[in-house]
Amino acid sequence: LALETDLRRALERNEYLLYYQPQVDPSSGEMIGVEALLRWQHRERGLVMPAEFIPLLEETGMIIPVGEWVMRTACIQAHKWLDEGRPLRMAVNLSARQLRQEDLAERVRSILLETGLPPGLLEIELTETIVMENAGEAVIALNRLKDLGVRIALDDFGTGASSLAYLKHFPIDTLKISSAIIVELEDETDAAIAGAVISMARNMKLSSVAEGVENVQQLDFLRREQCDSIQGYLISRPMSAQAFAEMLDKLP
Ligand code: G
Ligand code: G
Ligand code: MN
Ligand code: NA
Repeated sequence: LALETDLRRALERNEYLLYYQPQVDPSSGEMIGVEALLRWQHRERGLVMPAEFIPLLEETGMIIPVGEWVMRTACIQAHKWLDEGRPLRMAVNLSARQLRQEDLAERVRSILLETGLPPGLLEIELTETIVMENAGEAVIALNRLKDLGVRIALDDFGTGASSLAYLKHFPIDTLKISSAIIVELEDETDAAIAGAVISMARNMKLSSVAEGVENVQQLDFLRREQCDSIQGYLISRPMSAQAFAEMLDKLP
C-alpha cells in the first residue's frame, strides 16, 4: 500500500507537523491553552488531515513513534511559549494504542524532563470511548500519568457510552464537551445537556472546555453557563506554529 510506505517514511522525512488551536475563556477572552493537532505535509497530496492517516498509524503500530514525536514537539513548543512569558496549557491527543503502551508514563516523564516543561502545563486528552473501552486498565494507566503531575482531559464527552458513576474512578481534570453537542445548542435538549455537563464539571472541581464553537449564539450560551474555556472556528482555526507565533505577536 502506497500510503503505508509513505507513512513509514514520513517521520524520517520530517513531514509531520503540529497545528495549534487556541482555547479561550469565553468571558475574558484570555487564552488559556491550545490543542495540538497532527498534520502530515505530503510531497504530492499536500496537507493531509488526521482522519486520513491516524487509523492506519494505529493499525500498524506506527502511532507509537509518531505519538512520541507529537508529545515531544508539543512540549518543546509549550516550553518555548513559557520562556516568552506565555504559560499556555498544551493539550495532546492520545490514541487507544498509546494508552495500552506499558511504558507510556515513563516516556512522558522523559519528555517532560528533556524539554523542561512543567507537567501541569501538559494536558493529555483521551476520548470517553477510549477510556471506557477498557476502563479497568485505563484507570491504572491514567493514574500513572496523573502521578507525573500532568492533567488529563476526557475528550468528546457526552457522546460516548460512559456511565457518569464511572467518572469518579478516573483521575481527570477536564471535561471536553463534544462538538456534536455544541453544534446542536439551538436544540433545547442539547442545551440542557451542555449546561448540565458544565455545572457537573464545576461541582466536581473539573474544568470544562466546549469544542466546535462556531457562532456567537453558542459563545453567549457558554459564557452564561460559565464554561471555563471554548475552542472552535469562531475563535480561531487550528494554525501552524508560525501562524500561531504571528497571532501571539499581535496580542497585548
Ligand atoms: O483537526 P482535526 O481534523 O485535527 O483532528 C481530527 C481528530 O484527529 C482529532 O479529533 C483527534 O481525535 C485526532 N488527532 C489529531 N491529532 C492527533 C494526535 O496527535 N494524536 C492522536 N492520537 N490523534 C490526533
Ligand atoms: O480531538 P478532537 O476530535 O476533539 O479534535 C478537534 C477536531 O475538531 C479537529 O479536527 C479540529 O480541526 C476540529 N474543529 C476545531 N474547531 C472546530 C469548529 O469550530 N468546527 C468544526 N466543525 N470542527 C472544529
Ligand atoms: Mn481532542
Ligand atoms: Na474532541
